[in-house]
Order: sequence, then structure tokens, then C-alpha cells
Amino acid sequence: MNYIKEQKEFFKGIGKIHYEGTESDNPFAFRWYNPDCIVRGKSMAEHFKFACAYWHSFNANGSDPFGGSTHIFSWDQKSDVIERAKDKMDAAFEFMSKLQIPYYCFHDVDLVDYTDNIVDNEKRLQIITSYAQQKQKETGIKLLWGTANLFSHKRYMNGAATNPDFHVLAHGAAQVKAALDATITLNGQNYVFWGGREGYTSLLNTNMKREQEHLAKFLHLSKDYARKNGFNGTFFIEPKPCEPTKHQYDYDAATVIGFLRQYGLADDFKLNLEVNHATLAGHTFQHELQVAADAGLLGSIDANRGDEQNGWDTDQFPYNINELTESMLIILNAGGLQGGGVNFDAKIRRNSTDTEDLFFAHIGGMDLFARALITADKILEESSYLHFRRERYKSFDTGKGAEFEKGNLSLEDLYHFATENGEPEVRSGKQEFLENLINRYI
Ligand code: XLS
Ligand code: NI
Ligand code: NI
Repeated sequence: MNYIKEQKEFFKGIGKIHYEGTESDNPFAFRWYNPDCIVRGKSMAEHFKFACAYWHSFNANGSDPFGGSTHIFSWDQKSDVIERAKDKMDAAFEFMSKLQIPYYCFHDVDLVDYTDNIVDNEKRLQIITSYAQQKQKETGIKLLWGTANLFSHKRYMNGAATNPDFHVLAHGAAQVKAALDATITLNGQNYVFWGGREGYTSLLNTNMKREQEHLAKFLHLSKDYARKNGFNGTFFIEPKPCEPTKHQYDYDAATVIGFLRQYGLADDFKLNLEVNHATLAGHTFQHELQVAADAGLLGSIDANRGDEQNGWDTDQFPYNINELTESMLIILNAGGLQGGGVNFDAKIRRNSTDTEDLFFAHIGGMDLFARALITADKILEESSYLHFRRERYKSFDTGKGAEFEKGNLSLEDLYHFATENGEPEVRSGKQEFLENLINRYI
């Protein structure tokens, strides 16, 4: 039977968003993001692989610890759970098509409401996964990554893979298995682990070593299962230092890299770095990117920003051009993101209550990345930036410096060099000069 669902328009009055250039004053247009524009031999669309985060855009309803929802979703009205999930998916695919967003990301529980029953949940997920398959085929939109929410349900209050109770760990595994199945069915390019409650609140009741070993085991089993079932993509760990848990094991990029190497996971896992998580860890986003890039593990990014006055994960849309330009310098120098893309893990504010606000948020984010890419490319091509940085290390390019790098000198050799050559010359780091240079290109 050929049942055609009556297609409802959820974002009425808003058409497809196109590139119109910087002269345009149309708020429903891209001023910088031109998907086909080639930068460094790749289209902008390929550089970014922009993705829409299902949870923030189609589930987060504006509620906060002090009040209920402020966003009334037209896709959240039906009483039947599957019909409601399908409406939400129709809205999501309509939204992404209109915005030319080529990818999406989800947690299992974002796609369809979950209950306490893991068997029912898996069935629900399978139904909505086949619907997603159909939507992907119709629109050409792809899955950047899937994940399982192992932090909202009360059973996970002490963690999932790091829970002291094996029974809870097994529930987490069952959920990951189903989420991996969905990701594989949907040809997902990657799979993410964000350890929301993988950590502890008090050492008094925690065996940290044992918990971390369980986490490594859990990741190995998940990886083995996915590989056995045809998943060729990359697994990502998303570092975050705290919130919801006080001490999270995936604190920051350096911590996660150490963990992956210690437990033999670095061949299959890379990092998914989030701007607001970097700032919560007391780092800049650029720092996190560079740490991952230097380890060859820069996989994907969750684009958002924090708030200078608030110390929590406010998940706002990006708007800092300097931060993103410096970030794009690192990403371009690293040869791009490995397998991943730019997922807008960001939400509109509680009082941004018009349907169009979700459009403005994504248009702004995409334009900012495009502008940062163009600027960073110009800085690399036209300015003295790279040359300057290379020159700063030129004492290691020849002579004793080069011998040192090759490992040919002993501590005594360094002693002799120091005593024979007197006091080193004072050399400026030229930070203000470089900051001006970046701003000149912006
Ligand atoms: C929360 C995380 C989460 C992950 C996916 O802070 O950013 O949204 O990206 O589980
Ligand atoms: Ni995230
Ligand atoms: Ni986050």
C-alpha cells in the first residue's frame, strides 16, 4: 500500500535560505556561507559538514530550573508517541532542508520519547529509525553522528559505564547497542560518547581506578560490536570537565588522549571538542583544538559558546569572530576535521520564542564559521603569520639546536653551549603585533 503522509509545513512563511553576499540586508540570507564556494581546494560545505543538534533545536523547550517551557512546538502536539516523533522529524528535516544544513546528530531519546522499559525503547527507536531512513533518502541529509543518552534517566545518577552497580552498566550497554544499531542503519558517519555522569561527586564512595577501567572495557565492547556489524566510522569522545557530575573522567582533550592511549583505543577513537566545554575546563577552545590536532585526534566539533559571566554550559550560538578565526587557523593547519563536522550543540535563549529565531541562530553560526574560514585562509596565504611563528624557533633549525632536536646532545653538551655562548638575546613574542594582524584580516 502506498500510504503518503500528508506533509505539514512547520516553518510557514520561511523559504530556503540562500547566499546573498555581504551587501544583503535580508536577515533570512547567508552573507558569508556559500556552500559551493571553494576555499583551499574544498567547498565550504565540505569544510564544515554543518550539523543540526536534534536535542537543542527540536526538544529543548526553554525550560530551566526555575520555570517550564516557553517554546511551544507545533511538532509536539499529537498524543500518539510515534506520530509525535514523526512530526518532530518532519519539522527537523524541513528546517535543515530550508537552511541547507547537510547533517544532523541525535541522542536516542531525542528522536522518540523513552520510557523505563529498555525493550520498548528499542522498538520505538527502530520504528523512528526506519522513518529517518526514508527522510534521509528524500532530502539527501545525512547522519553525522548518533549517541545514547546515558545521563538523564534516574538509573544513571551514579554514571552508566562507571556506575558501581554492574546491573546499571548493563542497561547502559543495552542502550548503546540499540543506538549503535540505529546509527549503522542510518549510515551514520561517526558515533559519540559524551560521559555526562561518568565521573564522581565524592571520592569517599568512589573507586576511581576501577570505574575508569570499566569505562575503557565498555568502550572496547561498544567498538567491537559496531565494527562487527559493519560500522567503519570514527568513535568520538567529547571531553567536558564537570556538569552534571562534579569531577568528570573526560575532563579535557589532554586527559582523554591519555586515557585513549592508556587503554589502546586511540586507533578507533578521536575527539569531539565543544567550545563551552573548553572554557569550563579553564582552556580556550583554540587550546583544546591544538592539543587534539597535535595528537592527530582532531575529529569533530560541537559549536557553541559560553557566557563570560556564567560558569556553566550555556550552549549559546557562536558569535565571537576572533575566537573562530583563531580556531580555523588551527583546523586548517591540521588539515581539517577527521571524519567529523561542525555540530551546532547550541540552543536559542529561553525568551527567543519566535519560530524564526531558530533560523537566525543557525544562519548566524554558519555565517560566522564561513567568515572565519575565509579570514583564516587569507591570513595563511597572504600574511607573515606562519613565517613569523616558524622564525621564532629558528635556533632549532641548524647547529646545536638541530642536534638537540635529533637527540644527539647530552645535558653536559647543553651546559657547555650555555657557558660558552653567554646570555641569550632578548626576543619579543610579538603578541600585540599578531593580534593586530588577525584583526586586520577580519
Ligand atoms: C553536553 C554535551 C552533549 C553532547 C552529546 O554538555 O555537549 O550535548 O554533545 O551527548
Ligand atoms: Ni556537545
Ligand atoms: Ni555541552
